[in-house]
Amino acid sequence: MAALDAVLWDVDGTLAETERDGHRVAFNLAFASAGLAWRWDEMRYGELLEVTGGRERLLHDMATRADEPTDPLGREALARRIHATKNTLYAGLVQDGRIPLRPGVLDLLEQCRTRGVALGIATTTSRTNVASLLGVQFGRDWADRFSTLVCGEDVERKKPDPAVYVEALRRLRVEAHRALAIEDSPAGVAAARAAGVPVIVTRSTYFADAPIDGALAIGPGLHTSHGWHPAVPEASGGDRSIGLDDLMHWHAHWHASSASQTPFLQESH
Ligand code: XBP
Ligand code: MG
Repeated sequence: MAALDAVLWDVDGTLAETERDGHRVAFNLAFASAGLAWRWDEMRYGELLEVTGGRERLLHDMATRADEPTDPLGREALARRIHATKNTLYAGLVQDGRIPLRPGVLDLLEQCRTRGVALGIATTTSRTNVASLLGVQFGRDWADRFSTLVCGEDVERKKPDPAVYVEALRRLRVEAHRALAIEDSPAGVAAARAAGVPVIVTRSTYFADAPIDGALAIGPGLHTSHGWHPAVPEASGGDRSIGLDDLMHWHAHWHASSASQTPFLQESH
């Protein structure tokens, strides 16, 4: 049975609920500062999250608009400019303390650190956004907490492509089956699986009901042992948070099942 050597974290939706009150708001402020009347309400932004990568998301939406530049180079340049402004404004929102870590995240990061399980980041978001988010939480040495950090600009193709996971494993020198990913979205789960990395899901606001297949376990968040599938054994006192022992249990169980050719959990809720 393989040990668990590394936990690979997705960022947006998993470490923190960054999208609705962070990236979305910052995009709208960036549109306004560019003199554009474009606005993404919560529902529209949820639809757009099917496209990973903020600049790619914007280009996708621009293609539906009559008032966007018609030449591809002009469109690219505008998207690049708005996206850069968005990231600056996002940093401001994060600095204002608007985007805390999701409950249970800090404890699990600490458990991994004290018990010698390597920590990695595997995200499609820009490095600057990860630095903003985690700098506020951990101070200027935040990156020292992670053995590797693979972001959107480090790969040619974003999730659901497995590239960020493949690169994180390569840098960590860890085999895929000795790692475990934590994700919130179907694209993230697909990316981890395509890299051969077993994955658990903590549901986020925008993917609360999205059909997700192929995870070892799916639950509402790391802060609770309630509502997980498969069920988490609860302490005699009742509800508790998800810890490294739970991750090790799921990981070991997956190894045992893979040995007997049992497929990943098929679940669509
Ligand atoms: C989520 C994304 C990102 C963010 C915005 O990535 O798709 O595009 O929405 O960030 P993940 P950028 O869940 O893998 O962290 O504007 O920097 O792309
Ligand atoms: Mg995510």
